[in-house]
Amino acid sequence: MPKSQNINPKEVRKPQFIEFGKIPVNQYNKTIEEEKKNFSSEDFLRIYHDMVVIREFETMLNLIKTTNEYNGISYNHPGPAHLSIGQEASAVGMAYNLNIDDFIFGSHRSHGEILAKGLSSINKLDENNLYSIMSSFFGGSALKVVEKDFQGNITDLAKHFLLYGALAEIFARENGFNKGLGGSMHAFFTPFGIYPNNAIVGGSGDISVGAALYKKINRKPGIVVCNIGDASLGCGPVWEGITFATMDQYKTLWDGDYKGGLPLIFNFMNNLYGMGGQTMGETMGFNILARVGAGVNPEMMHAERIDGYNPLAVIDAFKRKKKLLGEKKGPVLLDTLTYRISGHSPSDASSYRSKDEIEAWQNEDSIVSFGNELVNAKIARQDQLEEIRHQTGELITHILKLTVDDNISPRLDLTSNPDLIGKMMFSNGSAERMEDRKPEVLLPLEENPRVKSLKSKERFYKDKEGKPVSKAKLFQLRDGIFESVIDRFYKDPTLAAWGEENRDWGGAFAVYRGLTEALPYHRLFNSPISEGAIVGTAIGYGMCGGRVIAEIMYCDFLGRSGDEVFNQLPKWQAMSGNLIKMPVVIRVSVGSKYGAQHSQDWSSITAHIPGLKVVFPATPYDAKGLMNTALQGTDPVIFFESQRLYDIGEMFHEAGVPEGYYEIPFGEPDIKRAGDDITILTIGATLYPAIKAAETLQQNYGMSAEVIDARTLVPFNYEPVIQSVKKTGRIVLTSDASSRGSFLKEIAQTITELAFDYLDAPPVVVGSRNWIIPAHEMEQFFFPQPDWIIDSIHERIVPLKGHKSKNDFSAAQSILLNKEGV
Ligand SMILES: Cc1ncc(C[n+]2csc(CCOP(=O)(O)OP(=O)(O)O)c2C)c(N)n1
Ligand SMILES: [Mg+2]
Repeated sequence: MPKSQNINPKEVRKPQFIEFGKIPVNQYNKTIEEEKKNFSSEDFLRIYHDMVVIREFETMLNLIKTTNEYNGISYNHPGPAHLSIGQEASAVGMAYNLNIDDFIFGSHRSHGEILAKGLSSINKLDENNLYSIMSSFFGGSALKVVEKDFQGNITDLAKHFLLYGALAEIFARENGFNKGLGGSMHAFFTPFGIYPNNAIVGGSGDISVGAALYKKINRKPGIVVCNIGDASLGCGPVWEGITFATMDQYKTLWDGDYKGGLPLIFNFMNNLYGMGGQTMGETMGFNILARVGAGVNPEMMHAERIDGYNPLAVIDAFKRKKKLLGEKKGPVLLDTLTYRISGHSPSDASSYRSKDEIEAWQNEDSIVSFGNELVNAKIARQDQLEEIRHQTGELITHILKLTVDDNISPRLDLTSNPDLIGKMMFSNGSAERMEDRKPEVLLPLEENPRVKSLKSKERFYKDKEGKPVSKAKLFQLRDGIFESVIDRFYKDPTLAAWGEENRDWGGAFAVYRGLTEALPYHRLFNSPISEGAIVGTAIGYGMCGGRVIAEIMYCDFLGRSGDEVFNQLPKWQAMSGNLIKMPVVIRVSVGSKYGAQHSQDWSSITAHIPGLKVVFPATPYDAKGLMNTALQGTDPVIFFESQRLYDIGEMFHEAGVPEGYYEIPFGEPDIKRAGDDITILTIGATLYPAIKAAETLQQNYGMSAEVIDARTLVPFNYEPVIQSVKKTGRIVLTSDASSRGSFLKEIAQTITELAFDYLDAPPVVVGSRNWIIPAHEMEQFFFPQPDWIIDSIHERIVPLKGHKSKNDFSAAQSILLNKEGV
């Protein structure tokens, strides 16, 4: 809601009609004779060659999957192989004019695109560059394999390297492009501008938008192509990605030469089917996919349907669209019409389509047709084409032999190093900035109004006389996060932040108040209400090399970004074989007062997912120090903030919250109150009820409680907790997450295993009820209260003399509630 743009009722209430322009459908009509001025004979043959390479590669995989044999080589590949036989012209046409700086993203069916982009890159790179890429990639291990006994030039060698790296990846070999950890549906090779393919249909739909943002925000050359299937248009991330990519603000509000559209092409490889569902006529209503662009923005996304059975039509379209992107008129939507002759997977019986249909498309086979055209136009002879096919078959056979040989191409050695993959889950880097240049800011840090006002705040909750500081004068938890964030904006030029109401409003809970004054639009902006794309774009931005903070306004909305948080953000570092880093911090505010869909603590859910670091500070000192660590790191961090605590002052760190920079290492629980008789471990805001409970225990029952604040869920160092349990022999664990299946249960179980001999009673979990969260006025019946902690100690750990429980924490009640599922 920028004030610079007034919405005038007189204007917007005027009657008018929306006019849609024309969307070109298969309008390419050049003859090959006409194209002779754009392509040399060599170019034409290269196009043919690249299509043949893809066809043969996929045919080999099909035979391996269905007969366990290709050209006399036997192999069993149990994993996936979604083949693109029939779609070669679309892939080669797409890649033909792309440079190394142009990034492609893909889907589960992207072998062809990888090979096309790889071959196109090999053609564009000089031999020195090619050799240096190959020899530096994973220490040159794949190069060594293909180089042995090789005779020919570096360009040919690179072709071997490309095919070997891709196939070794598909067959999960260590020499694969991603050490065999990506596999068929996730393979990629960034040195050639090939970015991740994605097994989740539509997964690239928002990630690629983040890559385009990375290019735009950091002035990087090149465009981004998001290659996804036609059926993915039914997926949320794709629509959210399109919405995010077409926001008006790029053209209206971003400053100076940042003004203008994203350098991005959504390229729908439209083979007219999902797995078996027909998008045209059955599962979608667009009839012609390109129509979808019409409603999105006044430019209609420059949408076009192009004939993906003709490589020249695709090359022509990409050339024209690339020019548009160069003029900052993006993004573009392309409906690249194609057909997969192969089944969805080799086990597909094609029960959903007729033989006639398949035959009709086979009769128009793009490789045969294009070859015939080359012959008719006297660009090539049939025997030359035959020779290309023959040589390709030999090459693929050679590469297959190298790949399936366990001595030449072993898998990661998990026998002698069973923790290898575990060690790859996090990059654990420490980087003040992701790039070395001056950060763009609008005013010196000292002149920032909020920075100035924070100077006069009290950084501890009591003043020198021991009196509580008034709210107006108190340095609050939100201020701690702000100080950390603004500091990083002045250090790391790549840092950008987005989410709902991040600009102008200052973030829904005023954490970002003061940032709008400090930062140009391209570093801090409001996003659409697209939680999936808020996280998805952050992933794309991070994997390209930028640092980013994305915000989810309420934890409950995390559900909307489920795929991004569960499947994408945590996985790409390891699935890339550690080539990719993911310096992405997702700020998630945990609500209260707003009932069942605005108050849930889902920290446990995120902690369950391997590959995410999960942090939940409860004090301003911890919030600032932990955010500093998150922003110095290179791993994805889910940073939880409780809305109940935003106003709170520092009550534990007696020196107050330091003005300068400091880091608090992840994974170190902090003793907030020392004690000898019982340990209370807390996550997030339950620190405060636990402290109250500890005071009551002391006063009424002479029990001295040690309160430990977990601060981080993943990673987590158990040692200080075990140390405490060794002393106290008892532990209660409490957090606002619903208790069933919560992270507290995980900690309780691990403590039981690690410290059984020291425990006088089982660890007891006091979580929230397994209910909907009621209205604020009834919240005390849902969230753990101090008396819950005391009652549970009394009933489950040690009887407290003279204590009368208000709540039923008996074993019988626990059995009953579990029986009822509540
Ligand atoms: C989110 C998700 N839902 C379902 C699937 C299972 N699935 C894999 S491919 C596919 C069809 C995808 O069709 P389209 O996007 O047109 O790509 P194509 O397979 O035609 O290349 C389906 C349903 C999946 N991988 N991910
Ligand atoms: Mg499809």
